[in-house]
Amino acid sequence: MEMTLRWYGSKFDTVTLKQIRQIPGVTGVITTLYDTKPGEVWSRERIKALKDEVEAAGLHISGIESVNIHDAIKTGAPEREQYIENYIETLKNLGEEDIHLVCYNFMPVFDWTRTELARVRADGSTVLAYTQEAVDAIVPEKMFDMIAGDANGAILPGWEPERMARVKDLFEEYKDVTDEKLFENLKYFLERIMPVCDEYDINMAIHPDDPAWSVFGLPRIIINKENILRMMKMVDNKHNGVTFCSGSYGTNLENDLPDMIRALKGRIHFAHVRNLKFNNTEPGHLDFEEACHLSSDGTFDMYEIMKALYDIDFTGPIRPDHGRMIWDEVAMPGYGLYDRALGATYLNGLWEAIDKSHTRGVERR
Ligand code: DNO
Repeated sequence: MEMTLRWYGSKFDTVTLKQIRQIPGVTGVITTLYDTKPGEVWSRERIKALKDEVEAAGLHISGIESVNIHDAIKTGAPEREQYIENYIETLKNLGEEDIHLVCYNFMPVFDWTRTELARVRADGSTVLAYTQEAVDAIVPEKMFDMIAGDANGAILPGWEPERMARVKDLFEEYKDVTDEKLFENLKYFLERIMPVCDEYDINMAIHPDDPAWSVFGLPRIIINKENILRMMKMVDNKHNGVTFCSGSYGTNLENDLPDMIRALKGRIHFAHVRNLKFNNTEPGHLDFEEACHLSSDGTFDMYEIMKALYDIDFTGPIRPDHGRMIWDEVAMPGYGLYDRALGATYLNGLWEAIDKSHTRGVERR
């Protein structure tokens, strides 16, 4: 595996490439052209400029998160043809620049959903959190206003104001899209892009729906082992793969994370590793917050997650995921420097311990 950090580009991120380079063991960034809109072609020049900037800082681009999918592709509207052509063009340009990993999602309307961006914990740190009661009590149009105030001035991925201004229309566009239809539209999209992925060896890594269930009655399909295996089978190509995000699949406690990792051997191209702390698991009252990465601070056994990745010979990038806001840092919620650096160091420590106990055990035998 390679340890990486997500970076939004110098125009949008409070964290610098120099700071990322100084985190022990982090050698790559997961980045994007954050000001491009879903459906737009990424030019070769802009990709190259981004790559040059990252490389000048002594790092490299380990993958793109995200090249977003236009809603017409998800709903299966006639305009999807043009947007798929554009997506293919972007993949080609990325391939020409030697970039071989693309994370994307197929979530309708909203990307990830949280109800608080700055819940204060006992130690004074703040974290992203979700309560079912808050979701049940609000209409989708108000969701954006509810969380935007806590965003430290940042534009959150998937929650761009111009997109949120159209929330009502977007809901309308999805009104006939069932889970089955969404699967069909995803299949159609993947079949169209696989030839260019084969040509340039680009691994597509779908991000799970977060949380892993339907919100506001919208269809959601990338939520559990059964569905993700169905998706792997329906377009059975190694370039059709997964971003294994423990914090997203983990929102549903029925998802056995190490077991899912083992079942997806060979198809996990990218991993987001983080912990969650569940405060209430009663249906209708579910409440969780994004704890620090340490097993002891949350609900997941992080050792078992890293061990499962180790056991499947995972060689792709891992990034620590949302961090807490600590030490008075002001940054995009979840994406400050300090707690993600602690997360990367902890995950690297787990990996080293797993690796050494494995290889030394083998040597002793
Ligand atoms: C949240 C992220 C997601 C992810 C997209 C991938 O912080 O994990 O926004 O980047 O769903 O397209």
